[in-house]
Amino acid sequence: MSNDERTFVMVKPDGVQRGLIGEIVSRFEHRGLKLVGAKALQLDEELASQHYGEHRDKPFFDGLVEFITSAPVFAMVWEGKDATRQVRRMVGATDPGESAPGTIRGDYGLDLGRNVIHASDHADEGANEREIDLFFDESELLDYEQATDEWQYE
Ligand code: IDP
Ligand code: MG
Repeated sequence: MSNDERTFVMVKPDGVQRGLIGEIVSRFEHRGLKLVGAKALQLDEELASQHYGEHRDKPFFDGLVEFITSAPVFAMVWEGKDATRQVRRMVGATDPGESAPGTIRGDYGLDLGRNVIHASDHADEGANEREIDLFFDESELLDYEQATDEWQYE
């Protein structure tokens, strides 16, 4: 398993408004993941519809697009061993009411429509790379060594 798998993560408008960017970034940093890209932006309807394209036919789609475009988000790319799956484990179940305490949604959310964070689905093959490509230009992503790398990986 490579130590440089990349995954896409986004603090949603509720997380940004509630001042949770720092808390969320800290969790991934402390886990040992490496931040290789980050930016604040506000999604337009086109980007939001593309990002949530798999849910186009669901009854909650319009509300989801309206919400995700309503205020700024904070998009990131994190790198590390098994990153996509490990980040999803840290994020917790889709419904914060069912997310285990200790997960991001389980610690910071209560309502399915306000679940604080998006992360690429490890069960959806290639979702991480598709989402990174959708949100970031190659030139916005970093490739660097960290002095702690040898203390993070055997
Ligand atoms: P995920 O974010 O855990 O991957 P998905 O099933 O991909 O969950 O759904 C995408 C987003 O759509 C969820 O994070 C949530 O914001 C919203 N969502 C999912 N299911 C519902 C629902 O039944 N009602 C309202 N919103 C939903
Ligand atoms: Mg999903």
